[in-house]
Amino acid sequence: MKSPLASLLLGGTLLAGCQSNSSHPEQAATAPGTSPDTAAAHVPPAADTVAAIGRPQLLYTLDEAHNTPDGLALAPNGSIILSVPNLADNTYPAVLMELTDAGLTPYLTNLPVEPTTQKAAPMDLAFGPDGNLYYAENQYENSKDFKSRLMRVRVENGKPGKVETVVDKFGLANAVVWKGNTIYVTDSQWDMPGNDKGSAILHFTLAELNKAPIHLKPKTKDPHVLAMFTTTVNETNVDNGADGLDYDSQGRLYTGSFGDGKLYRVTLKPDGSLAQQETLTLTGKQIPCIDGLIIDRKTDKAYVCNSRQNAIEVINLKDNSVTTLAQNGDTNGAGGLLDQPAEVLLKGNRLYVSDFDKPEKNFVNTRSDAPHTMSVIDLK
Ligand SMILES: [Ca+2]
Ligand SMILES: [Ca+2]
Ligand SMILES: [Ca+2]
Repeated sequence: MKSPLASLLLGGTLLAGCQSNSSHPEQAATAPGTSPDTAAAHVPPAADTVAAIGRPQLLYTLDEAHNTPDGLALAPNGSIILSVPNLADNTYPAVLMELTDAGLTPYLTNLPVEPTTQKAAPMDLAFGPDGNLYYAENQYENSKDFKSRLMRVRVENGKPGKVETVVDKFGLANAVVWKGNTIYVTDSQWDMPGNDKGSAILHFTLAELNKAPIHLKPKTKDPHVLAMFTTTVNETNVDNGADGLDYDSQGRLYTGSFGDGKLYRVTLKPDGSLAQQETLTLTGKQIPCIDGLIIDRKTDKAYVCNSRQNAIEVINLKDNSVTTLAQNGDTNGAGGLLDQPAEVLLKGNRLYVSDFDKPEKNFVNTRSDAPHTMSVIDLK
């Protein structure tokens, strides 16, 4: 971020809405790094908007046409791709954006809609070993009938091209991570006969994805199912399960449950099949809801979005202890305060956070409201 203010202005039409929004005149000046004391200078005055823990800062403000930022992926060229499923108001089409030193610009705006729902809904995304970009799609809010997909964006000479379906018939495809030539995908609604609180991690090899599209068999232990989980539904009434997904320095996978906050560790055999799945016992703090997460494999610390409590938690996977990196109360997100964080990306010493801002029952966040924001936290 050499010149964040210039970046904001270069954001052009995306940012026109916020710049003309007189009710939030401070936004244009709250980009990170505008002065050495940005954080201190731009903490909003109202007591209920002061961060209780940590110093999240405003990275970007998005307009109404980009109302629900979500997935984050690091591109081979160092830029960051952001998915915007617009689930809070999907009268606006879902798009992918690119964050570069030049600002936040459209990356792909013609995402193919699912034929029956007539919506696209990109969530988490990741570049594969083939250089193409893969994104999970969440059609669950449009249809409970297993309409979600795994999509591939063909990337040629660094530019996105054709988008194709590689796997369909997920319930709620959510997070993706590539490890070697295998992509792992969480399905937060992989229900089974007799278990409507089910979720799963599924896995696919690049070689499989390069054949004909794969059609999953809903409500079965499809051969692509690696591990299954059951959500314990609490006062939020949310039964979504496995959500954020990443792996540690030993190649063990971790996923967290959105509905009940359980953190699961999945260990693989050398042939990639399931060796063991465990529910970890965390100390220091119990996390009631886990959305996106990322693991720093240099330290084996997991950075976890606690969506329900407007917090980013750090779990030391060496001893399963939890500390809170940032947390604040109900907010509209102005100034970069956490507004229901959904996804995190670590790049260097910066933690990028997308503020999903689409509350469920009994969440700290009570309203989906402008400004629509992305936050950033500088890790020392
Ligand atoms: Ca269910
Ligand atoms: Ca907001
Ligand atoms: Ca809000």
